[in-house]
Amino acid sequence: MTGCGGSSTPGASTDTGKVADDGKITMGFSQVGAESGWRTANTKSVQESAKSAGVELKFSDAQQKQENQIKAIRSFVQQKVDVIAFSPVVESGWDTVLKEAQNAKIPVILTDRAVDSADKTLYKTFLGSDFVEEGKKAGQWLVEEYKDSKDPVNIVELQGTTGSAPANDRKAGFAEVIAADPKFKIAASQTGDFTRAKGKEVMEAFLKSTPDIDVLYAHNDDMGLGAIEAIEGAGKVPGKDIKIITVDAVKDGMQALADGKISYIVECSPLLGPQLMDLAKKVVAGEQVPERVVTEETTFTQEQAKQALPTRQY
Ligand code: GZL
Repeated sequence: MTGCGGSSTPGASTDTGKVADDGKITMGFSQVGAESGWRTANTKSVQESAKSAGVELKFSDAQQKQENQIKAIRSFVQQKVDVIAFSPVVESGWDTVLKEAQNAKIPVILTDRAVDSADKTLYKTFLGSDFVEEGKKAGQWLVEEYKDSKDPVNIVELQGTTGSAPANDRKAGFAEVIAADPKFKIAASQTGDFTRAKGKEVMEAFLKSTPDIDVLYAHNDDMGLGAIEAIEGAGKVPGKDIKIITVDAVKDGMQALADGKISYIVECSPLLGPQLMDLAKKVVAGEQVPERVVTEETTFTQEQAKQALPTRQY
């Protein structure tokens, strides 16, 4: 029996030729790792949403290694799951394994991060934030913050994982906005791999090599929190001697913002689970889904962080 539009009726087939036996679908999910507070919240959202959606979840943690994600995707194909979802740790190098999933008629959903494959048929949809927009929001706050200043503004940047979509795009969006005024200079820019430990280590090096740092732009809260330890260790006051802009808005970052150690946070929501499960069911049932689903998110000043903290989910 081959369905063409398919339905979630038990026993129905879908256009991928899969039989959703009792309407329950099996998802293979390859997660980047457990590198940050954001990732922990994202994993929780995916796992809890699978449970409440009645989706059988096969979950794999790649420990931030692309080869582990490729292995996991191959294993999901061998297990003949109904759908594969993953957050690609880096943008490039996915075409071969995604072709294998396509040949096995297993639909793929990108969640959180994007791939740079030219062949858009390799995945059904990409659910996640607009990272360029996030970088622009960070830059716009800085331009506003220094609108009356004529002096040079020396910026150091802690980039996310090298080659990842959030690192590439948050860097590009930020640079595009601050290019409007030559007083803004990125004096040093290096990856902190989205972790606190690396963020602290690289900030310590910046403090030694770069005189007169005015601003730190960190691509996530965790690197910003690590940098705060380095800044305080150097006898400087974070949020005052060095203004700090970060991205994510996880609880620890929001607390540092409320305490005035971080100056501004651009939110990047990790709560993608419910939308992912909804998209997965539609894809398995052979229904049309949008090529791109952009997550809703905002920004936080110190005051707004104080308001939001008591009810913050993550
Ligand atoms: C963004 C996500 C990034 C977060 C980091 O969607 O991929 O990875 O900003 C996380 O905290 O490590």
